[in-house]
Amino acid sequence: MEFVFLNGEIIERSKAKVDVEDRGYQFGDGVYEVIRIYNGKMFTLDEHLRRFVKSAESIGISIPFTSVQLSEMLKELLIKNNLETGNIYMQVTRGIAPRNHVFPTGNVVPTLVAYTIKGVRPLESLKSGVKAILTEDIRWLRCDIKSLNLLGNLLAKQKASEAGCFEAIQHRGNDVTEGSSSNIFIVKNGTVITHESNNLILKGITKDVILDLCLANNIPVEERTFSLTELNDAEEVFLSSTTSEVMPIIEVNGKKMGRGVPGPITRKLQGLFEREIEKQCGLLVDKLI
Ligand code: PSZ
Repeated sequence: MEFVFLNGEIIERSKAKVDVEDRGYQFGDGVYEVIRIYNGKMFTLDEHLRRFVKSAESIGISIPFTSVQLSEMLKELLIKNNLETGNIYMQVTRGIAPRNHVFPTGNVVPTLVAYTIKGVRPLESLKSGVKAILTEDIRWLRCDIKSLNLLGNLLAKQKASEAGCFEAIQHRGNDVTEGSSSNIFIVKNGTVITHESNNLILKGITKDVILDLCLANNIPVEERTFSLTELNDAEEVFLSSTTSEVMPIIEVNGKKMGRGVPGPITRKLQGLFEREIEKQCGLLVDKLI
């Protein structure tokens, strides 16, 4: 039996129902998080909870649980579902109210849902790297909020998929922003470069882990906007996300990046990232490096 977390209770998935006038369903009026599970343990849990609360606050949703309560409930959910490797998906919406663009007044309770998804590490892609396409970033100007509204991201990802690629690298004019569901990094003269965390991108938790690893291991980093030309000329390119970790990008729009194989700094960061996972979640059985 599979369990889900709904509004403070852990119940059977088949019994979990949300009203047709939930504002998440109608407007995408809510925010979410995806948390990676290794060895039954949550990786960078505190960072995800902090971002969840921050995203919710930025659209005026007050989560009706403390982070400690959320963390306890997620742990219980993992145990009940016997999840070893996979993800937790969690979302909160503004709640159920008669359809109206204006926020409901009165005591409308936010709808909070969490469930688990089994899933192994994408070892083959992590070893060989993936391909990407370029696409204009047509999203709104608050990409720092992990909003349920993902249409811009979905259209970009679908375009990548139809081109036989794993990811779409988005750009606003000449400036590279981020992937459809990832942050983008380039390596230039041995320096790791990635877009600064402002309103144009999501402040990825994986991105921040990678930046900390660079600092701790004397790998030079620059958090700044970089151009399509710099991407095109990069020695190495990689993306980062909760599920993709440090993923080499070996081809963009059909052109090989660097030597067309995962580069040495990307590989080094993959190793450091695995060590960080093991620090937080215990030894990995399916190691890359
Ligand atoms: O399962 C998946 O494919 C996932 S889990 C998380 C993501 C994809 N993507 C998160 C994300 C994103 O959606 C955008 C637009 N930018 C950056 C990221 C990376 O954020 P973190 O590292 O926090 O997952």
